[in-house]
Amino acid sequence: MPAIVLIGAQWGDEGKGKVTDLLGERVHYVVRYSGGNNAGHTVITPDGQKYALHLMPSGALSPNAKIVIGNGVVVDPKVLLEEIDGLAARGVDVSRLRISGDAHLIMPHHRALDRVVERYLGSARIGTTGRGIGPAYGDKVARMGIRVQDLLDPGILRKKLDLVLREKNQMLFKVYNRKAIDADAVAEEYLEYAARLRPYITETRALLWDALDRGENVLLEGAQATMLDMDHGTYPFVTSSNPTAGGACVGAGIPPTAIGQVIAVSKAYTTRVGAGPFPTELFDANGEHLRKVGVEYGTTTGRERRCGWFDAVVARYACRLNGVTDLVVTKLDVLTGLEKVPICVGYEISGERVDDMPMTQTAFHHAKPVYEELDGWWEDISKARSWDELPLNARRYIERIEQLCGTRVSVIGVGPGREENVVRH
Ligand code: 2SA
Ligand code: GDP
Ligand code: MG
Repeated sequence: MPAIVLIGAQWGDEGKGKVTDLLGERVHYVVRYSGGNNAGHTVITPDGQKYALHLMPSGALSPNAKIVIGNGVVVDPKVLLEEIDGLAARGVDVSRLRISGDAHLIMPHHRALDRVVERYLGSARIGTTGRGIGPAYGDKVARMGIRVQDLLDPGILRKKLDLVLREKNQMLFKVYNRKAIDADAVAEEYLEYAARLRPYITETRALLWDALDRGENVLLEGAQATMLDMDHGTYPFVTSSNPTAGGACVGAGIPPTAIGQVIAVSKAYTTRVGAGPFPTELFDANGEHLRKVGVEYGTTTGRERRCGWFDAVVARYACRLNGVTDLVVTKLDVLTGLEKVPICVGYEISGERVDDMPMTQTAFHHAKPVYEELDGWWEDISKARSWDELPLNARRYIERIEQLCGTRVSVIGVGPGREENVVRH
């Protein structure tokens, strides 16, 4: 069995955590390959326990899956240790975790800069999670990053810290009028983290290659989503990594030829948290319905998520870009009770009908959705477990999504619990 990539098809929070958890029983490794603790993945186990995971892969709740934080992730060691402790206190075996020595560290100056840069941008701000993600990836690309492996060598850690803080403190103080960060205090703090993280740090690439050679299943779990991808999303209103399927190879260190399946998760409607264009966004009672019934609040920051109808232009783009083999549509239950359920099938841009993502951001900003209205359903679908148990109009809705995306919908979410799905065979 080759590797499986699981990605978000929209702007995040599609329910990737739940789907990873669902697959966790059948895989040997679950690997995070991008992002950091900006992610918030919710998992509700069959005994009703709710977990919000940020850095730990969502496979953590499947007792037999080994869990890996790959080289493409940015790790805030304080947050990771809190998460490890929190899960251990709830009886989760965290000894299954392995962290790549090549993953980059989020440092205090990254968090400080994330906040001040957002303030500096004013109305042009991105609406980041404030976790230091952009500045940490920025230093990685600028070759000024500090890596997890540097925690194992106090001399190198100190040298790199001094070098980088010389520049960042100038910036914090002179450009943003903020206090300089004390290298001594940071070094001391990070060496304490180092002592605790040491047993988990290893060469994760080889672990995964060996697992694949043995025919084991490796699940590469995406964070954020296609439209937040730095290269393929709504730049600059994106995160600073590549959550798309292509990013999985780079962020986990496995070859493209190892990937045999790409699962995309999409909500039955759309949400976005943070700034940036969102053609199908609703500002009316329907938007309120989606937010209230769907409980659309950020899993990491608690921010209200913006809500809108399903956008088939975005979904089709995500399917082609990621080479999606299976689509999982979550939260179909949230649409229950609406008289009409519109699907955006194209855009009108400057008076012209467009069926695909436009080339420029400006055009996307001005895209007006063209809707097709489908009839809604009133029946409670949360107990449905097979296709035939779904009302006719709910089936028609899913079938229309399949047609518009050219991809089969193999699982439909009808509730937040692990078992609340319609699985199609
Ligand atoms: P950042 O912090 O630099 O990655 O922010 C850049 C943009 O990426 C968005 N982003 C997210 N969008 C949806 N969900 C995310 N995780 C949390 C959740 C978000 C939360 O699960 O709900 O709690 O607010 C996530 N992480 C980053 C972000 O909103 C910016 O638009
Ligand atoms: P992720 O970032 O993609 O893992 O998604 P989040 O965990 O941030 O947000 C998804 C939310 O939807 C969580 O609160 C899940 O418990 C919930 N959820 C997932 N699937 C379903 C579903 O099919 N129905 C309902 N009602 N909630 C769902
Ligand atoms: Mg989330």
